[in-house]
Parts: sequence; structure tokens; C-alpha cells
Amino acid sequence: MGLLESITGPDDVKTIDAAQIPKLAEEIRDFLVAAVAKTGGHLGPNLGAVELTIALHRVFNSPSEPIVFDTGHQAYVHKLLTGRRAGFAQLRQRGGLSGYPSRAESEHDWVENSHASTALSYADGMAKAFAVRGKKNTVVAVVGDGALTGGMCWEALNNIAAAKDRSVVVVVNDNGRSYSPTIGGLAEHLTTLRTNPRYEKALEKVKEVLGRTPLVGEPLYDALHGMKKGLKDVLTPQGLFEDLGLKYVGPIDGHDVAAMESAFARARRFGGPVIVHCVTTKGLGYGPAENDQLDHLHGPGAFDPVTGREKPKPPSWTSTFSDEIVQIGADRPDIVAITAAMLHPVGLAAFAEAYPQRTFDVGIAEQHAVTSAAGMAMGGLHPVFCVYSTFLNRAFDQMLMDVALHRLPVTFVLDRAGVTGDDGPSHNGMWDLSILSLVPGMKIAVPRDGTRLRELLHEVVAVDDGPTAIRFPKGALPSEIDHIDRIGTLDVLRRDASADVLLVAYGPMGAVALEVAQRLADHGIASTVIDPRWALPIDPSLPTLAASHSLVVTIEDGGRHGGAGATLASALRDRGIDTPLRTASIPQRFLDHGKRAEVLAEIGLTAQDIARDVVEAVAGLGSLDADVRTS
Ligand SMILES: Cc1ncc(C[n+]2csc(CCOP(=O)(O)OP(=O)(O)O)c2C)c(N)n1
Repeated sequence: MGLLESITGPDDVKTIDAAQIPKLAEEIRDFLVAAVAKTGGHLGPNLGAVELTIALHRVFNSPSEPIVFDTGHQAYVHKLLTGRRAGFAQLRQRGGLSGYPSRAESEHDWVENSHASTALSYADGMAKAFAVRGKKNTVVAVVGDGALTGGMCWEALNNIAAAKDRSVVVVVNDNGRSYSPTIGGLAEHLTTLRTNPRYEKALEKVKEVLGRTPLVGEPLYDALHGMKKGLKDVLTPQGLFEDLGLKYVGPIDGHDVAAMESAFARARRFGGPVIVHCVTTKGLGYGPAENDQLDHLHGPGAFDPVTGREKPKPPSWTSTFSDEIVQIGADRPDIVAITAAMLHPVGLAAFAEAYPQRTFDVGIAEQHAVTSAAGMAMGGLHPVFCVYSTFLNRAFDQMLMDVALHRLPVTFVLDRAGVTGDDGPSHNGMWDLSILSLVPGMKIAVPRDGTRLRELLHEVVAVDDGPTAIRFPKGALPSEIDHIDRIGTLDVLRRDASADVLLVAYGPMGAVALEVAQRLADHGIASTVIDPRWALPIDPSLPTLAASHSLVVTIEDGGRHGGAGATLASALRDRGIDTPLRTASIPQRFLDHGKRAEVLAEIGLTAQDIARDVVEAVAGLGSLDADVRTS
């Protein structure tokens, strides 16, 4: 039996002989590569955190000493060490193991996340709770150098540093990367701490002599640390963490379990707030992930474990956006692009290559990105902020007050809008239509296919008197659907004679609506199918059309409350139009992970379910013949 197989929980990790740890680490890496190659998931971040997680579980007593992983994408090793190895066969599959920490899965997962830069605040709160309840438990927060660029971390550090008697150990897992290399002054500061040439040279010498890294507390460690500190103070006079009032230990080799155990144990004994700075290599131990400058193996789909390559992908929404924004950039020198640490995933790499001076990676800082965009717009530019729909939630107030109140021309490009599925509840882009609809003056474009994405992208960036948004889902482009007519800004996709039902389909739900229309036709119900192209503003011809049908059915890949359908319903009511309106949309609840199609089927957002619902509704209206009413 392998070592990994023998581990059923953290107690087993603690009893493994130190000499056996490298073997355990190797088994974990082999296991992770094989498992993630089959299911897809986060690879590079986990391969880099193997020793760090082993060391954490050897020192701290989870779950009474909570270990909170920031973002949670690097918690696979933690899952393996807390008895969830078998679940990896169904990682991110319906009913299987979640791709992030999950409270339902284990008492060792205190929080379930995926949105970055929260761990330190959770840890601060837990430490306060322990203190109020008279307990002394240490709380550990593990945060990457990427996540540390998020503002919440600094709000939390400000609090954590204030209480000298609350035991919070902040472990910085510094691999110099987010997806791409981590940007900004903080990243440079960490680099300075980690790569002082004289210190590095001395460390190498000491390692040669000792045959290992010196341990915290040993004279050689202290000598080296003192030397580094002296040099560091010259290079970075502010001594960032220590000036904040936080004890700083490091940098520690984040692949040396003994060194980390010693540092963690010391931090724990200290009993107050401590930063332990561990330097790791993302993807360590698996060539394709280690030498992965573009970070393809940060979070791949299924891939070939020999080459590290995924199957070639057909043109996607993201790649189509990527091509078009480069074209637009050529004609519009005022267009600038902003990403919150996701240059490649949001399709901005080509734009950055073509116009490096007009591309800004702001770190994992969505709120800052939006207000900074407002500033750029004030300065005469047209910023395009490209972000996953789910992460826009972070920046609602900035969008509302800093952009919209000032009527600034900022465009929000929302990738991964709608049900994304396998990344679980927090990754679904099901809130954007609701929050965007609340913003006065916001114009929201919803393309149904690649042609409409290109067309509407030109239209949104042409708006110069207020904010615009364009949303599209994850994955491959759907088949193109041509319109048969255009009324105002609306595309008519199908028009039956004497239509009773008006199907209003937002974005890619156009294809679903056409299938619904066909099913209705099979039941003798005539319909009109339109794609409004814009969720807001509502084209004046839409209420008129609604008034001439007996039932309006809206179909959208977004949350029900305040979504496109709800917004249209209230617009109709405001105009005194009382045509009944039904909304096919995502119910306002957190959706378990699974394939997109499985999730859509579960919530009834399929042509079959919608058609059944419409047939019943039409029968209820009593407007059609008896055959339909009783069918
Ligand atoms: C609010 C938010 N924005 C963006 C992301 C997307 N994201 C996931 S992991 C990641 C990089 C994290 O970098 P780091 O914390 O250094 O961890 P590493 O993957 O390098 O181990 C980003 C940007 C996110 N999870 N949350």
C-alpha cells in the first residue's frame, strides 16, 4: 500500500516518518496529475502547494485550528490529506467532489470559496470569535501572492495586526504568479524579499554544508535571516509587513517540509499575528505545468498527462471577443483594456500584445479596476473591463457610483455569464443581469452567437455617454441564427401566422426559444420568437409586440430576481400592458456543481421544460381550442 492510500486524516499525516515525506509528496503529485488529467480542475496551484499543505497538517490541529485556503483552488492536497482521496474519481462531477473547499464534504473545510482574497478576513473573524468565547485556537490563512493583491487582504491585515494576543498565522504561498506573473508593487516587494542575490548565494552555501535548509531558530537561519533583513531594509526601507505590526518569518523554502514545520510551529507558539512567507514553484514536479509561462495548466480541462495538452478547442465566445477587440483597438486609440489578473482567461492576451501600453492588469482587484476605469474615462479614454460575470459582483458600488453616476463611457465585458456548471455555486454568472439592471443608464447587450457578439461589441464601445455591458457564456460558440426581420433594435427569429405567444430570448437562449417554438407549433400553438439583443434599454417596439400577443415568455440564462425578464415585466406594467408574462430563468438559489447541461436540466431551463410550461400556461389562459387546453 502506498503512503497516500494509508492517509485517512491529518492524524495519519502527523505520524509519517519525516524521511518518508518526499515519497508522500511524490505520490500526491502523481495522483493529482492522473486525476486532473481525467476530469479537469486546478493543477499548477496544487502541485506547488504539496509540501506546504503537508507541513500545515503536521503542525496545526485541523479542524479545531482552522486552515482557510484563500480562493480555494489550491485545496486539493488538503482534500487528499483529510480523507477524500476516493472522491477525486468524480472531481467536479455531479454528486462528486467539489473543485473548491466544501463544508458539506468535510469538517476540515471551514469556508467554501472560489472568490479570491477573503481568507484573511475569515481568519480575523474566527480569531475574534475564539477570543470572545475565551478560546486560544490558532487560525491559519493560506494566501497566494496573487490573492494578496486584493484589497480585502489589506483591510484584514490592518485588523489582524491590531490584536497582538489573537493567534493568526498568515501563510503567504508565494510562487510569483497569479495566472500570469503577479503584478504591482506588492509583487515586487515579495520578489525583493525572496530574491536577494547575496542572501540566495549564502543560502545555497549553507544548504551545501548542512545538506538541507537551516531551520527557523537555528543560529545559521538567524544569521541568514539577519543578513537578509539588513539587506532588505536597504532595498525596501518600509519593511512592509513588520511596519504594519506583523511578525514576519521568511522567506522559507515552500518545498522543504522540515523548514516549514519549524517555522509554523514557531509562529503557533508566538500566539499573535505572524506572516510566514513560503516560496513555492507553481506546477512543481510536472514538467508541462512547471514550464507553463501562459499558465494553461492553472485550471485546465481534461488533458493528456504525457504532454500536458488539452484537446484543441473550437472557436469560443472568448476567442471571438479576443479577435474583435484587437480589430476595434486598431481604429480606436482611446480604447484601453483592463483585467483583474486574468489576461489570458478573459481573452485579452492578443490585445495586450498588439497594444501593450493600452492594457492594464490591476491584480485581483475588481473594485479598483472599475474605479480606475472611471478615472481613465474621465481622462478621455474608453476603458473596457473584461471580467468573469461572477467577479463583477465585487464591484457593484464602484459601477453604480463611480462610473454610472458620472455617466462615464466604461464597457464591462462579462465572460462566463450564465450557468458555468462544474466550478460550483460561486462561479455561476447568474447575478450580472440583476445587478446591472439596477444601475441607472446602464445599457446591456446580450449576443446570441459569434456574429452578434462582434456586432454588439462595436455598438457597446460606440456609446460615449454612459456605461455599457456585454455578456456571453463560457465555452464554444453556438450555431449562428440569422434573423428574419429587425424591428427597432430587436431581431425577429421566427414569426408564425396569428401568433399567440411571444417568446423573448436573451442571448444564446435564442436557440432554445426556437426549439420551444417548434414544440409549441407541434401542439398547435403559434408563436413569435424575438431576440432583443439588448436587455436594456428596452426597445419601444417590444411593449407594442407584447401587447399584441396573449402571453409573453422570457428566456434567459440569468437569475430570476431583477433579471431581464423581471425588468421587462415591470416595464410592461409601467406602460399599462397586462399581457401575462412568464419567466424562464435561473431560480435564486446556489446551484451544486455539475455539467452545464445537467444543471440546466435540473432547474428546468431546457426547451422541453419551457415548452411544457407554456402549453400549460396557454391552456390556463383559455385562449386556444379545447384540444390544446386538455393536452
Ligand atoms: C475575486 C476573484 N477574481 C479573480 C479570480 C480568478 N482567479 C482564480 S485563481 C487566481 C490566481 C490566484 O493567484 P495566487 O493567489 O497567487 O494563487 P496561485 O494560483 O498562484 O497558487 C485568479 C486570478 C478569483 N478566484 N476571484
